[in-house]
Amino acid sequence: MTVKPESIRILFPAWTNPPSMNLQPTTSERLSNWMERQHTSAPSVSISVVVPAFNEERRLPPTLIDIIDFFERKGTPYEVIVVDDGSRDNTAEVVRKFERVRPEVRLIQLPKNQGKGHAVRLGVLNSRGLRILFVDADGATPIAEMERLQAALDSGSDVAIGSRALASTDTKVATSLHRKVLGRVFNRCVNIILLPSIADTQCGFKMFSRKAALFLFRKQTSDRFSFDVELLFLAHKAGLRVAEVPINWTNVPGSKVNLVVDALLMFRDVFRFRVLHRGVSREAYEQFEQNYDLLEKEAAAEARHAADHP
Ligand SMILES: Nc1nc2c(ncn2[C@@H]2O[C@H](COP(=O)(O)OP(=O)(O)O)[C@@H](O)[C@H]2O)c(=O)[nH]1
Ligand SMILES: [Mg+2]
Repeated sequence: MTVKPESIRILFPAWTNPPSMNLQPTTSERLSNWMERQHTSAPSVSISVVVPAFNEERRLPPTLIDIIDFFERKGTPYEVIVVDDGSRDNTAEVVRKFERVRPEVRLIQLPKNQGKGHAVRLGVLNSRGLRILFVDADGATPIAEMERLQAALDSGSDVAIGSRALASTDTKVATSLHRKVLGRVFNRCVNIILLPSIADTQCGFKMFSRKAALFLFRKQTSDRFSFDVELLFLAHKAGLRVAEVPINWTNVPGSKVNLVVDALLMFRDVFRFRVLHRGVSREAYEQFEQNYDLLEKEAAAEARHAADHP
């Protein structure tokens, strides 16, 4: 959990004028500037990995180990933000163990379950990376696959999404037939209703430039599984460059998505997005770009508040 601003303020007066120390008159100013800097939103790591987790005490630890080992080996400055979405198991305790040994790991804990979309948004808006990747807690996609998404951003895309539907000779998708068929049917429907050009909207492995993330996630309204479709629809309307990239993916047992109930809920949302986001356009995005620095500060403050008062 991030340090609460209130707790800093309580300590602050005691530090400014301790009677036993002969402090320079500038100390108070320096300290307040320093505190302020700790709370700026300026990107301070190359990549933030956001992991939504709902009752993931079993599937999460191997995924976290893989992520940490991967970035430590590469020597890339990174952070991992796990958003515990009101788990009833020991997910939070497990993450705290990682936090104790690795300062790069941060836990945001929600007292009650609010959905994957909500958890991912909260993590993304609290992140400090130049690029932001979200991944599923079960590690269905090996973290090394982020290189493929990274390459797409390097060549100018704003958003790069993992895809299990695009054919490629050097990637493999291992899943059951019924999941594959239902996934395809859902996507075909989304193609017809909302987004013509994306073969797999639902893969839990997506990367964003910081700017694109701030634009998209602040407009996201869906807290549950339709949030991927919403983000991609927003990106399409804003004229962002979205790359769909084939990735390796293995179905990990223990999915919590109900393929019937959740799919129906998603359809209801998919119909709403067109009306909901009719005001989003390229011009809206350009305007956002002009005010980006200011908005980033504002968004970071809002996000901290949301994480501290869930
Ligand atoms: N099912 C579910 N998953 C959530 C929720 N909040 C966060 N998540 C996370 O979203 C990801 C979904 O992965 P999973 O259940 O394996 O779904 P699937 O692989 O798409 O079938 C996991 O990281 C979950 O822990 C929630 O409210 N429900
Ligand atoms: Mg899964």
